[in-house]
Amino acid sequence: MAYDTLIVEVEDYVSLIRLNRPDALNALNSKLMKELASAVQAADRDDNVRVIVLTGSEKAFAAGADVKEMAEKTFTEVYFDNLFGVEAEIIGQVRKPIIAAVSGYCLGGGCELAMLSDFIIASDTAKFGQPEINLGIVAGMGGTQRLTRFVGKSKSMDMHLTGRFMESAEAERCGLVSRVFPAKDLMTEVMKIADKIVEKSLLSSMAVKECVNRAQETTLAEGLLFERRVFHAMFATEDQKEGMAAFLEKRQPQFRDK
Ligand code: DAK
Repeated sequence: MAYDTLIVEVEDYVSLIRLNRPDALNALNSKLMKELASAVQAADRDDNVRVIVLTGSEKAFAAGADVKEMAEKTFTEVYFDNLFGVEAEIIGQVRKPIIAAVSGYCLGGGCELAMLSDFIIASDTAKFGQPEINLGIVAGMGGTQRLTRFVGKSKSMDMHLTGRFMESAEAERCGLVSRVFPAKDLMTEVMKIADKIVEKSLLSSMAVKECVNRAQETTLAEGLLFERRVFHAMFATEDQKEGMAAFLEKRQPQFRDK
Protein backbone atom coordinates (compact mmCIF):
# COMPACT_ATOMS: atom_id res chain seq x y z
CA MET A 1 0.00 0.00 0.00
CA ALA A 2 1.25 3.51 -0.88
CA TYR A 3 1.33 6.28 1.72
CA ASP A 4 1.84 10.03 1.35
CA THR A 5 3.68 10.61 4.64
CA LEU A 6 5.48 7.27 5.12
CA ILE A 7 7.84 5.03 3.21
CA VAL A 8 7.19 1.39 4.07
CA GLU A 9 9.35 -1.52 3.00
CA VAL A 10 9.12 -5.15 4.06
CA GLU A 11 12.30 -7.18 3.68
CA ASP A 12 13.52 -10.32 5.41
CA TYR A 13 10.58 -10.28 7.86
CA VAL A 14 11.23 -6.70 8.97
CA SER A 15 8.77 -3.92 8.21
CA LEU A 16 10.74 -0.68 8.00
CA ILE A 17 8.40 2.28 8.43
CA ARG A 18 10.02 5.63 7.74
CA LEU A 19 8.25 8.88 8.65
CA ASN A 20 8.52 11.06 5.56
CA ARG A 21 7.63 14.72 5.93
CA PRO A 22 11.15 16.14 5.46
CA ASP A 23 10.02 19.76 5.03
CA ALA A 24 8.43 19.72 8.49
CA LEU A 25 11.07 17.60 10.26
CA ASN A 26 8.53 14.75 10.22
CA ALA A 27 6.05 16.69 12.36
CA LEU A 28 3.11 14.43 13.13
CA ASN A 29 -0.04 15.68 11.43
CA SER A 30 -3.40 13.89 11.34
CA LYS A 31 -2.69 12.28 8.00
CA LEU A 32 0.68 10.90 9.13
CA MET A 33 -0.81 9.54 12.36
CA LYS A 34 -3.67 7.85 10.48
CA GLU A 35 -1.28 6.38 7.92
CA LEU A 36 1.07 5.23 10.67
CA ALA A 37 -1.73 3.51 12.57
CA SER A 38 -2.77 1.78 9.36
CA ALA A 39 0.83 0.77 8.50
CA VAL A 40 1.57 -0.76 11.91
CA GLN A 41 -1.75 -2.61 11.91
CA ALA A 42 -0.97 -4.00 8.45
CA ALA A 43 2.50 -5.08 9.64
CA ASP A 44 1.02 -6.70 12.75
CA ARG A 45 -1.28 -8.81 10.54
CA ASP A 46 1.33 -9.62 7.87
CA ASP A 47 2.79 -13.14 8.14
CA ASN A 48 5.91 -11.83 6.39
CA VAL A 49 6.62 -9.42 9.26
CA ARG A 50 8.14 -10.46 12.58
CA VAL A 51 9.60 -7.11 13.69
CA ILE A 52 8.66 -3.50 12.96
CA VAL A 53 11.29 -0.75 12.79
CA LEU A 54 10.03 2.79 13.05
CA THR A 55 12.38 5.56 11.97
CA GLY A 56 12.62 9.08 10.54
CA SER A 57 15.47 10.86 8.82
CA GLU A 58 19.00 11.57 9.96
CA LYS A 59 17.90 15.12 10.93
CA ALA A 60 14.67 14.22 12.71
CA PHE A 61 12.82 11.20 13.98
CA ALA A 62 9.93 13.65 14.49
CA ALA A 63 9.96 17.23 15.81
CA GLY A 64 6.59 16.78 17.50
CA ALA A 65 2.96 17.11 16.59
CA ASP A 66 2.35 19.52 13.72
CA VAL A 67 2.08 22.93 15.34
CA LYS A 68 0.78 24.51 12.11
CA GLU A 69 -2.12 22.06 12.07
CA MET A 70 -2.87 22.42 15.79
CA ALA A 71 -2.43 26.18 16.27
CA GLU A 72 -6.01 27.31 15.51
CA LYS A 73 -7.86 24.31 16.92
CA THR A 74 -10.34 24.85 19.74
CA PHE A 75 -10.96 22.70 22.80
CA THR A 76 -14.24 21.47 21.29
CA GLU A 77 -12.49 20.35 18.09
CA VAL A 78 -9.62 18.47 19.74
CA TYR A 79 -11.99 16.94 22.28
CA PHE A 80 -14.53 15.66 19.76
CA ASP A 81 -11.83 14.60 17.27
CA ASN A 82 -9.91 12.90 20.11
CA LEU A 83 -6.77 14.28 18.44
CA PHE A 84 -4.25 11.41 18.00
CA GLY A 85 -5.94 9.41 20.78
CA VAL A 86 -7.19 6.58 18.57
CA GLU A 87 -3.95 6.30 16.60
CA ALA A 88 -1.81 6.21 19.76
CA GLU A 89 -3.99 3.41 21.13
CA ILE A 90 -3.68 1.43 17.90
CA ILE A 91 0.12 1.75 17.94
CA GLY A 92 0.21 0.81 21.63
CA GLN A 93 -1.80 -2.34 20.93
CA VAL A 94 0.53 -3.75 18.26
CA ARG A 95 1.58 -7.24 19.38
CA LYS A 96 4.80 -7.65 17.39
CA PRO A 97 8.00 -5.98 18.61
CA ILE A 98 8.53 -2.38 17.49
CA ILE A 99 12.01 -0.83 17.55
CA ALA A 100 12.32 2.96 17.27
CA ALA A 101 15.51 3.98 15.44
CA VAL A 102 16.03 7.60 16.42
CA SER A 103 18.36 10.14 14.87
CA GLY A 104 18.19 13.92 15.25
CA TYR A 105 15.18 15.64 16.81
CA CYS A 106 12.81 13.44 18.77
CA LEU A 107 10.54 15.98 20.42
CA GLY A 108 7.07 16.25 21.89
CA GLY A 109 4.77 13.82 20.08
CA GLY A 110 7.89 12.40 18.38
CA CYS A 111 9.39 11.45 21.74
CA GLU A 112 6.01 10.04 22.80
CA LEU A 113 5.86 7.98 19.61
CA ALA A 114 9.37 6.62 20.25
CA MET A 115 8.30 5.70 23.80
CA LEU A 116 5.21 3.91 22.41
CA SER A 117 7.65 1.58 20.65
CA ASP A 118 9.14 -1.34 22.58
CA PHE A 119 12.66 0.01 22.75
CA ILE A 120 14.65 2.89 21.40
CA ILE A 121 18.01 2.68 19.63
CA ALA A 122 19.49 6.13 19.08
CA SER A 123 22.23 7.72 17.06
CA ASP A 124 24.78 9.93 18.77
CA THR A 125 23.02 12.94 17.20
CA ALA A 126 19.62 12.23 18.75
CA LYS A 127 17.97 14.91 20.87
CA PHE A 128 14.99 14.01 23.02
CA GLY A 129 12.62 16.51 24.57
CA GLN A 130 9.11 17.32 25.69
CA PRO A 131 9.06 21.05 24.84
CA GLU A 132 5.25 21.41 24.83
CA ILE A 133 5.49 23.85 27.74
CA ASN A 134 7.05 26.37 25.33
CA LEU A 135 3.81 26.28 23.32
CA GLY A 136 1.55 26.80 26.32
CA ILE A 137 0.37 23.17 26.41
CA VAL A 138 1.40 19.91 28.08
CA ALA A 139 2.31 16.58 26.50
CA GLY A 140 -0.78 14.78 25.20
CA MET A 141 0.28 11.35 23.93
CA GLY A 142 1.74 9.84 27.07
CA GLY A 143 4.80 12.03 27.66
CA THR A 144 4.19 12.87 31.31
CA GLN A 145 3.38 9.23 32.09
CA ARG A 146 5.83 7.23 29.98
CA LEU A 147 8.86 9.51 30.32
CA THR A 148 8.39 9.44 34.10
CA ARG A 149 8.37 5.64 34.07
CA PHE A 150 11.50 5.56 31.90
CA VAL A 151 13.64 8.19 33.64
CA GLY A 152 12.03 8.85 37.03
CA LYS A 153 10.15 11.83 38.42
CA SER A 154 13.03 14.27 38.84
CA LYS A 155 14.37 14.09 35.28
CA SER A 156 10.88 13.90 33.80
CA MET A 157 9.84 17.05 35.67
CA ASP A 158 13.05 18.74 34.51
CA MET A 159 12.35 17.81 30.87
CA HIS A 160 8.67 18.81 30.91
CA LEU A 161 9.06 21.98 33.00
CA THR A 162 12.10 23.44 31.22
CA GLY A 163 11.47 21.99 27.74
CA ARG A 164 15.20 21.26 27.45
CA PHE A 165 16.59 18.68 25.04
CA MET A 166 18.43 15.57 26.22
CA GLU A 167 21.37 14.24 24.19
CA SER A 168 21.57 10.53 23.44
CA ALA A 169 24.36 9.87 25.97
CA GLU A 170 22.17 11.17 28.80
CA ALA A 171 19.15 9.35 27.37
CA GLU A 172 21.09 6.07 27.43
CA ARG A 173 22.41 6.74 30.94
CA CYS A 174 18.92 7.26 32.34
CA GLY A 175 17.31 4.32 30.56
CA LEU A 176 15.23 6.07 27.90
CA VAL A 177 17.40 4.56 25.19
CA SER A 178 18.75 1.03 25.12
CA ARG A 179 21.81 1.57 22.88
CA VAL A 180 23.55 4.40 21.00
CA PHE A 181 25.45 4.12 17.69
CA PRO A 182 27.25 6.65 15.48
CA ALA A 183 24.66 8.25 13.14
CA LYS A 184 26.23 6.71 10.01
CA ASP A 185 25.86 3.19 11.47
CA LEU A 186 22.42 3.55 13.04
CA MET A 187 20.25 1.79 10.47
CA THR A 188 22.79 -1.02 9.85
CA GLU A 189 22.99 -1.71 13.56
CA VAL A 190 19.22 -1.50 14.06
CA MET A 191 18.66 -3.93 11.19
CA LYS A 192 21.15 -6.34 12.82
CA ILE A 193 19.16 -6.09 16.05
CA ALA A 194 15.90 -6.63 14.16
CA ASP A 195 17.41 -9.69 12.41
CA LYS A 196 18.33 -11.17 15.80
CA ILE A 197 14.70 -10.89 16.88
CA VAL A 198 13.47 -12.27 13.53
CA GLU A 199 15.38 -15.50 14.30
CA LYS A 200 13.42 -16.12 17.52
CA SER A 201 10.05 -17.78 17.82
CA LEU A 202 7.42 -15.12 17.19
CA LEU A 203 5.37 -16.76 19.95
CA SER A 204 8.19 -16.03 22.39
CA SER A 205 8.75 -12.48 21.11
CA MET A 206 5.08 -11.63 21.50
CA ALA A 207 4.94 -13.26 24.93
CA VAL A 208 8.00 -11.28 26.06
CA LYS A 209 6.35 -8.08 24.89
CA GLU A 210 3.16 -8.86 26.81
CA CYS A 211 5.06 -9.75 29.99
CA VAL A 212 7.43 -6.76 30.00
CA ASN A 213 4.59 -4.35 29.24
CA ARG A 214 2.61 -5.88 32.10
CA ALA A 215 5.43 -4.75 34.42
CA GLN A 216 4.40 -1.16 33.77
CA GLU A 217 0.69 -1.77 34.24
CA THR A 218 0.33 -3.81 37.39
CA THR A 219 1.69 -4.74 40.81
CA LEU A 220 4.80 -6.92 41.15
CA ALA A 221 2.75 -9.85 42.53
CA GLU A 222 0.26 -9.72 39.64
CA GLY A 223 3.07 -9.28 37.13
CA LEU A 224 4.97 -12.28 38.50
CA LEU A 225 1.84 -14.41 38.35
CA PHE A 226 1.15 -13.29 34.78
CA GLU A 227 4.74 -14.11 33.78
CA ARG A 228 4.60 -17.55 35.42
CA ARG A 229 1.35 -18.41 33.61
CA VAL A 230 2.85 -17.34 30.28
CA PHE A 231 6.02 -19.32 31.07
CA HIS A 232 3.92 -22.45 31.79
CA ALA A 233 1.93 -21.88 28.60
CA MET A 234 5.09 -21.88 26.47
CA PHE A 235 5.43 -25.62 27.24
CA ALA A 236 2.37 -26.18 25.04
CA THR A 237 4.34 -24.96 22.02
CA GLU A 238 6.45 -26.90 19.52
CA ASP A 239 8.97 -24.04 19.63
CA GLN A 240 9.76 -24.80 23.28
CA LYS A 241 10.48 -28.44 22.35
CA GLU A 242 12.59 -27.31 19.38
CA GLY A 243 14.48 -24.63 21.34
CA MET A 244 15.46 -27.00 24.13
CA ALA A 245 16.22 -29.92 21.81
CA ALA A 246 18.46 -27.66 19.69
CA PHE A 247 20.34 -26.55 22.80
CA LEU A 248 20.92 -30.15 23.90
CA GLU A 249 21.92 -31.22 20.38
CA LYS A 250 24.29 -28.20 20.11
CA ARG A 251 22.65 -26.82 16.94
CA GLN A 252 20.71 -23.70 15.96
CA PRO A 253 16.93 -23.96 16.63
CA GLN A 254 14.50 -23.88 13.71
CA PHE A 255 11.47 -22.14 15.16
CA ARG A 256 8.15 -22.53 13.32
CA ASP A 257 5.91 -20.28 15.44
CA LYS A 258 3.90 -23.31 16.55
N1 DAK B 1 5.27 21.33 13.66
C1 DAK B 1 5.20 21.88 12.44
N2 DAK B 1 6.31 22.24 11.74
C2 DAK B 1 7.49 22.04 12.31
C3 DAK B 1 7.62 21.45 13.59
C4 DAK B 1 6.43 21.08 14.28
N3 DAK B 1 6.45 20.48 15.49
N4 DAK B 1 8.93 21.39 13.89
C5 DAK B 1 9.59 21.91 12.83
N5 DAK B 1 8.73 22.31 11.88
C6 DAK B 1 9.01 22.91 10.59
C7 DAK B 1 9.42 24.37 10.77
O1 DAK B 1 8.28 25.20 10.89
C8 DAK B 1 10.18 24.62 9.47
O2 DAK B 1 9.25 24.79 8.43
P1 DAK B 1 9.33 26.10 7.45
O3 DAK B 1 9.32 27.25 8.34
O4 DAK B 1 10.65 25.88 6.72
O5 DAK B 1 8.14 25.93 6.56
C9 DAK B 1 10.88 23.28 9.23
O6 DAK B 1 10.15 22.32 9.98
C10 DAK B 1 12.32 23.25 9.72
O7 DAK B 1 12.31 23.67 11.07
P2 DAK B 1 13.28 24.82 11.64
O8 DAK B 1 13.57 25.82 10.56
O9 DAK B 1 12.67 25.32 12.89
O10 DAK B 1 14.59 23.96 11.90
P3 DAK B 1 15.72 24.25 12.99
O11 DAK B 1 16.78 23.25 12.69
O12 DAK B 1 16.08 25.68 13.07
O13 DAK B 1 15.05 23.89 14.40
C11 DAK B 1 13.74 22.48 15.93
C12 DAK B 1 14.65 22.54 14.68
C13 DAK B 1 13.25 21.04 16.06
C14 DAK B 1 14.54 22.85 17.18
C15 DAK B 1 12.57 23.48 15.76
O14 DAK B 1 11.97 23.24 14.49
C16 DAK B 1 11.51 23.31 16.81
O15 DAK B 1 11.66 23.79 17.93
N6 DAK B 1 10.38 22.66 16.43
C17 DAK B 1 9.22 22.54 17.30
C18 DAK B 1 9.48 21.52 18.36
C19 DAK B 1 8.26 21.38 19.29
O16 DAK B 1 7.87 22.37 19.93
N7 DAK B 1 7.71 20.19 19.34
C20 DAK B 1 6.55 19.93 20.19
C21 DAK B 1 5.31 20.18 19.40
S1 DAK B 1 3.84 19.96 20.39
C22 DAK B 1 -1.78 14.88 21.57
C23 DAK B 1 -0.75 14.12 21.20
C24 DAK B 1 0.50 14.68 20.98
C25 DAK B 1 0.69 16.02 21.12
C26 DAK B 1 -0.37 16.79 21.47
C27 DAK B 1 -1.62 16.23 21.70
N8 DAK B 1 -3.06 14.30 21.86
C28 DAK B 1 -3.21 12.81 21.79
C29 DAK B 1 -4.16 15.02 22.34
C30 DAK B 1 2.00 16.57 20.88
C31 DAK B 1 2.29 17.85 20.92
C32 DAK B 1 3.60 18.29 20.41
O17 DAK B 1 4.42 17.54 19.96
